[in-house]
Amino acid sequence: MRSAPQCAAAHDGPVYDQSLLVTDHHLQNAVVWIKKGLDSWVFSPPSEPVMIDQKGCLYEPRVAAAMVHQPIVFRNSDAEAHNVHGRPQILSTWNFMMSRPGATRTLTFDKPEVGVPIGCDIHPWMAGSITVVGNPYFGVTKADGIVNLTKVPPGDYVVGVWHEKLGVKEQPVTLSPSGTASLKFELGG
Ligand SMILES: [Cu+2]
Repeated sequence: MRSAPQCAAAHDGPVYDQSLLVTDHHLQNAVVWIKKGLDSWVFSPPSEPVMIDQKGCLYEPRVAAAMVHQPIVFRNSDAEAHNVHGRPQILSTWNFMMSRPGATRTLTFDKPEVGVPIGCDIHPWMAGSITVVGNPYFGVTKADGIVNLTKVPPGDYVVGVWHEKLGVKEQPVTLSPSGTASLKFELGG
């Protein structure tokens, strides 16, 4: 970040790599979602957008998830220009500039895809991801490593987890009517 003094000036101290954040064995920024078992259901996307800010030349949040057709709003809070370059495998690639502070741009996606990398070609340390899910049952872990999926209809499911450094895992789960189920995932070593 030294190469861009205006970016560094937005931070009080050194800026550390945030690609792997673990606190007491709890993994942050892991995406959890229902991967299989909901094919016969149709869900409306939330009208509330998912916000991805560019602040201090970092993505906030670094790891985001949205439902298919849910608006994803990219915002540039910096005086620096950024471009938002998405590199999906399934969805269409995008790349646009955001030059003015306060500028926003909204994207929506019509198909799911897990862990689409996003980056800025001007500031190569800027890395993030967006996961697009076909149902409303997903979340991203905070420091406690937990995601709660609520109001899931009873049924047999496969739950997936994705992390940018530690890859993917999945587990089956059966949810009884009015029941709860908990799953524990272990990623890495
Ligand atoms: Cu940038």
